[in-house]
Amino acid sequence: MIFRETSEAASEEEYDRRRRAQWLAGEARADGVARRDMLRLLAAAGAAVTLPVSLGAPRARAAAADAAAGIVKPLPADRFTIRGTNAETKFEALAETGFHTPASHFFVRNHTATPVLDAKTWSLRIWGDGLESGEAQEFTLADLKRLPSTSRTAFVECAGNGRSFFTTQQGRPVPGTAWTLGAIGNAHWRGVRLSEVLRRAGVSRHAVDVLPRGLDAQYVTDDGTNLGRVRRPLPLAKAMDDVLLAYEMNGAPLPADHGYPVRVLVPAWVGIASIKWVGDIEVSSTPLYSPWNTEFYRLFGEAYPSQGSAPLTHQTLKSAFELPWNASLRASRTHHLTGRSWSATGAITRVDISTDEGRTWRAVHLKDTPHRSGWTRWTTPWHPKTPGPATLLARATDTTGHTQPETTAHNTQGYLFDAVVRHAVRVV
Ligand SMILES: Nc1nc2c(c(=O)[nH]1)N[C@H]1C(S)=C(S)[C@@H](COP(=O)(O)O)O[C@H]1N2
Ligand SMILES: [Mo]
Repeated sequence: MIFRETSEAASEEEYDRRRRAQWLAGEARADGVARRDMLRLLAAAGAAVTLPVSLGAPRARAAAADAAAGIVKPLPADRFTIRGTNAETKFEALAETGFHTPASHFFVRNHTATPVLDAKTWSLRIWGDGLESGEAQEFTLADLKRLPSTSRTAFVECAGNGRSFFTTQQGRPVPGTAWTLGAIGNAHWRGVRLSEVLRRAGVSRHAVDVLPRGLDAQYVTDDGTNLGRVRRPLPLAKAMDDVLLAYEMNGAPLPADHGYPVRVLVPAWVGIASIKWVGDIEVSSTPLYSPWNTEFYRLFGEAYPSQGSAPLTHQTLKSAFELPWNASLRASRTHHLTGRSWSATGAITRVDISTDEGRTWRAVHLKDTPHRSGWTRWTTPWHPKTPGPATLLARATDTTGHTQPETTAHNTQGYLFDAVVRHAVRVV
């Protein structure tokens, strides 16, 4: 079971059902969402579906996105693997970092390219019919900094982190960025609560969804479809809970690649929720759809209903060794293996490793006291005797009692891989 039955997941499903019904009644908007994607979501609503006449903005054809990485910060080869417009952190490079991931090592996931924005002219526009006055409100960076600030540790992790293992371990290719395990970083963030800003903007009791949107370029898919600016609806209940408008990362202004001057930070949720370079937030009294909660970021496949799962919320459970793939380790020596495990729904309570293909397991030493935010670092000695190929397995358990499974149920876009990863090494 990869989509945890937390009460929050259940309520997201319930909310999504309502959202669909409202859309059918012409009471929800789906600007920029393809007709076939809405039809798929509505499959479960059964019966003959009559689509509203207008399906939002036309899907323009535009030039393909810049193929260059479009990332501003240096990406040294010992720290990052470039994957198209994205940069994956090499897990072995995290061994030289502590609990928090410095920006110099933090993965970057860009749909297009990092825009370099001027904080002096930047402002955040809060608008929509979910505001009491109906009038848009502007907040400059200085305005946001005058409001009470909140700091917290949280990781940002791509929903597709671990995607490549659907192909390499489970034999079923999936499209999308072929991340190994390095599409995660854990930072200390400071900013203002989104709830604080929404209250000041005069959020009304009729508001149901908020839609933060990035100032980066419009996203054009490989087949030439322009999906518009990166944006993903957030249910108001979540927006009013623990979401931050972050302007600092690890005690410094946000770096350009991570959303300068301000990004949304939705702790524990799939990375796409944490919109970078946020320029405006629509507050809506009718439910909203975007391609990022219809076509993307739901689970489709034989293990799921035909209309897909509810939009993804929490990340899942994972473990990684701080070792290169196919690392060479000397035989007849004691190696102190290190790694990290993390969960979005609880604290890590134990991690076991196996060096004999899963026949025997032993608990590792946890270096961090279990906590709910961020990962838990661990270490364990290993004394390999015979040269030859070997496989290292690490398997975490969290406070909800969930343990990493042997396989993850397939989903067509390769999200939320949570199975134990088989890390190949060579004993020499
Ligand atoms: N505006 C904007 N926000 C965005 C994205 C983007 O391309 N544009 N990518 C999202 C995705 S898919 C992820 S996983 C995280 C990555 O955050 P990072 O680049 O700071 O690591 O940002 C999210 N926010
Ligand atoms: Mo992502």
